[in-house]
Amino acid sequence: MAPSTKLPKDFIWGFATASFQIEGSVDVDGRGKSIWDDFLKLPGKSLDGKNGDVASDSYRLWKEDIALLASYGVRSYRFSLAWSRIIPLGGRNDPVNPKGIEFYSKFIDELLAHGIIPFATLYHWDLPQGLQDRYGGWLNKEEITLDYQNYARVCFEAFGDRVKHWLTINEPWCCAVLGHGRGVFAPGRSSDRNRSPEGDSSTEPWIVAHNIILAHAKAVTVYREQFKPTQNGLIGITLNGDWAMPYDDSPENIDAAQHALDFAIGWYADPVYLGFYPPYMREVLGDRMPDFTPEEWSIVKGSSDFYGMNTYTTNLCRAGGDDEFQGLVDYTFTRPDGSQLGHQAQSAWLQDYPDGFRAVRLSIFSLSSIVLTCVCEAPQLPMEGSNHCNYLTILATVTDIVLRYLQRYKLPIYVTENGFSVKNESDVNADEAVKDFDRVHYFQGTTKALLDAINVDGVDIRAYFPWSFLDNLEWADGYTTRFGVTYVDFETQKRYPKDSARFLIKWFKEREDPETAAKWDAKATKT
Ligand code: PNW
Repeated sequence: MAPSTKLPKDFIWGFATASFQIEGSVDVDGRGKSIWDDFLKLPGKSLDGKNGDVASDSYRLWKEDIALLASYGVRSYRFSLAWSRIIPLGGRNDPVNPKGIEFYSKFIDELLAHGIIPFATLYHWDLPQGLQDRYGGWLNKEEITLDYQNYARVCFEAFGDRVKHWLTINEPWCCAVLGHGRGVFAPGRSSDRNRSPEGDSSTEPWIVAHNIILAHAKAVTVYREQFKPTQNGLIGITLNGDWAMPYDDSPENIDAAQHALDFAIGWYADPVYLGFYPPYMREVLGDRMPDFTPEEWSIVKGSSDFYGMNTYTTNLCRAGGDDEFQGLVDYTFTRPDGSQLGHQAQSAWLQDYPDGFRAVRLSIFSLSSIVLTCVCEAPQLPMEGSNHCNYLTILATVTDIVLRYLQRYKLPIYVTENGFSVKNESDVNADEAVKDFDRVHYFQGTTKALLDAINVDGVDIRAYFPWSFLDNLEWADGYTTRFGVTYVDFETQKRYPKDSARFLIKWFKEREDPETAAKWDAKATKT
């Protein structure tokens, strides 16, 4: 029988954004500063010297933006709450700002009035500056885990009657490595004294990640104990999820791909879903790798109701190099024959390679079909890395992030980000930029991979959120890099749907399960 061409019942799709990247209005209605406010104003931190003071002006244009989303026919919207709007100074003894609560409350009501499911991220990197100044932010385990837990509680109390999908933390890898290792993201700490007056790249990233995982687990514990019984929502973390593929079929490069995954994904996913840190990380980092107490492990393990995955690209991995953040592995997009893995985006780290999204058995993996059979017949993959050989063989041959994570972590997957920055899109005007052929091409590939992962491979994927709804502040890249399916003219703040928005709207309309479509359409009281 031919596989279904429809999405499963109740499949959720929509677009994603984050507060600091779109809102602007940084000193309005009692908002406190976040660590990104001043960071981007320091010399050399922002590629174009610009900052988030206005961004896509969505704090002001929120109603129009929701109307635009509704006109796109989305079923959900993934947005983030700005901690420093809700608790301007951030801490558990600091006052809650009623205006911040009111803003997001109205925002959520408006989404629901349009029949759009709110998918809320609690933390998308905009830590209140007050907490960084007071005790070093994510470096201080005792303080930050309690303050984050308190902030989460305030949000569950204020919005949990209406928000049924929570993401605790977005991409902790970026906070740890880019914020406290390479020093290119706020708070900009690094051992490189040309970059940062203080910081220690050899210890801080591992501590920060550890504290983020614990803070996430503490928030989830509060939700499950105090709110879930009445509010009945789902809560989870969302992780970087780029695929790692061996550069060639040499055993050391097959190992390298696994090592890269351990440092990029296993670092967070193994503790949260399986209850241990990847053994290879401990091997490389020794004492620098922190550990949890048994009580902490008991709340960390199993602390996510689903697998939240942001996935953009694939890296070819070669053993060697001294980059600890990549697991002592070199990344490249250039294949051994000199060809490129995919089409290059504006972002240096991103190439278009949809096969990385689902099962693909490349010809360089001669044993692939045999091992694929093994995977099907033995769904219980070795958990502790104890069965070393088996684990590596499977990884080497099934170059499929989605299939692997279902097998290893065994939870429904919510794809919370996936997107592409078209080269030089900021150098052309709106008329040109809306013809974003490279982004359409990217989404043609990833939506096909999504459907095949669901209907051919049988992977339980429940949601898909292209990044991003709007062109916005791309962190340290400033406004030089655009990921939006909607073009934003940053002078006039006018919005122009791009061809990629049209492509995705049509694609989902044609593939939505008819019963689901009818059910959700009925929920919209406004059009
Ligand atoms: C993610 N890298 O960030 C974030 O969740 C978004 O806020 C961001 O706009 C989007 O992806 C596009 O960049 C990343 O260097 C930032 O590999 C950097 C990397 C990956 C993801």
